[in-house]
Amino acid sequence: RANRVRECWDAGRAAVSAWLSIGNSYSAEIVGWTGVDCVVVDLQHGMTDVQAMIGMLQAISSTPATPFVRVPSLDPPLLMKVLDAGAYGVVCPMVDSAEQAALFVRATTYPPRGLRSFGPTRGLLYGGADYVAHADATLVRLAMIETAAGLAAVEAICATQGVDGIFIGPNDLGLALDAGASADPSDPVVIAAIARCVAAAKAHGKHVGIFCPSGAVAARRSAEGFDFVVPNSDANLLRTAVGAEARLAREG
Ligand code: 3PY
Ligand code: MG
Repeated sequence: RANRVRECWDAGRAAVSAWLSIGNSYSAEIVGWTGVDCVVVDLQHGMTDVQAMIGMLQAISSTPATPFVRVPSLDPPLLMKVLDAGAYGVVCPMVDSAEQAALFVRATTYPPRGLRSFGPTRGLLYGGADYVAHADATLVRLAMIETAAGLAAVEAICATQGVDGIFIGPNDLGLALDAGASADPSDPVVIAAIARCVAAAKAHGKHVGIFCPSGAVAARRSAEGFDFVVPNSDANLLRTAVGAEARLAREG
């Protein structure tokens, strides 16, 4: 099965991805039908576990969106399990060095180039009988840049073979640079850091994504050269929508 994120990139446009922190298959299914290219299940900060994630991936599989997972850490056995469960892309938080980026790639690539163990149980159902032959080239690997070490090594991380791109965590990056957490940073130091990441990705022919607080900010990021944008999470959007309607109900 084709990866819609790669199709977007091949067509020269940014992929728009949803982000799930609610651990529920029905809400995952709803989000998958909204027209997004991709849906990321967040195992790091989302209110979900691996068992709920499997139901969410099944639900996303019934929609046109491609399922991705953000893992909690650079944990090769968990990366392999998430791919076996049918994720077509993985986002790894807090990648600090080229060595870590290389381990991320090896853990998600079959031998002889990598060390991914064979057992794509649900991957075969989602991807089809030829899954194993195409998995290495089809899956998307995004290394998160959101620490001081990661920023210092961003050029080397982007140069790492097999890393498809980087994904900026603006909140953690802001904390790392002593500017506070913000999904749309205004601190010039953080703005310069983000520009450095974009330049590093472009210089190495890699993709670059970022978490955003809204569709408007995501559109601005696309115009800046980002090609994987996330216009906020399910939980934040639900809170905002319910709050806005409740205010209208009270105030008219
Ligand atoms: C961050 O902003 O730190 C993130 O990880 C975005 O999801
Ligand atoms: Mg983060």
